[in-house]
Amino acid sequence: MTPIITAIESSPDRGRGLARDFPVRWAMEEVGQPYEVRLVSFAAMKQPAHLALQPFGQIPTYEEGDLALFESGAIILHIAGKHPGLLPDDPDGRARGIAWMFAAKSTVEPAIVEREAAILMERDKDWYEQRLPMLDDRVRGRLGQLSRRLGDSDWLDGEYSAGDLLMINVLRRPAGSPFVAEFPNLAAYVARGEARPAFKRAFAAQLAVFEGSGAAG
Ligand code: GTB
Repeated sequence: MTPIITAIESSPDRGRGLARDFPVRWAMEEVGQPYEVRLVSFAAMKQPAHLALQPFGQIPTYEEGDLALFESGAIILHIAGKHPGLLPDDPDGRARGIAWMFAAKSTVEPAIVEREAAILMERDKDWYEQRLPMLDDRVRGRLGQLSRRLGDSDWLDGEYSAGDLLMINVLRRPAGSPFVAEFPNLAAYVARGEARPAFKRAFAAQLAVFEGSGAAG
């Protein structure tokens, strides 16, 4: 059966592929599997039917027969476990790919999200101007560490993996983009991800929703 994912029916990112259904779409495209999309409104996300799938009232969710999953990272790990193309076959390489997935979501993303939240919600606070440079330094520090590790490699650990997919997705967030540009190897890494045919297909699919021409993957 074809898995169904949820996405926001009117995404605030205006089709830029920044909402969290995007990495799931990208993963499905990488493994060459079809998927369907159910669009939900912000109001519907807080209703019992959606909360039964996603206890925090968010997208994405992933339904496949009797299995219902939430959390984009967990969904992508599931997809990578079912289909070749997102994690290496050898157990050690696989474990390292998974470590990079966690690094993207729990080490790099939080610094960027914290800066994003401050810009969105704390601009009017009298301490905002003092706090922002500290948040900038945190993002810059994490990206500097990532840049040093990536060096002149194409991907984080040998072949492209779900770790790269999630890391590139994190680096595309607007609150991190100015700092990514300070590290040419990271900017090239993001561009390499965006050049992948699977990325382009996923991007076109979510843009079509924003432009009102379709929900199917
Ligand atoms: N940890 C969860 C996961 O990875 O699946 C986080 C999911 C999440 O944050 N989902 C957001 C949501 O449902 C949509 S993507 N929010 C509703 C709510 O929490 O009530 C968030 C998003 C949208 C747009 C941009 N943007 O424009 O840059 C960035 C992120």
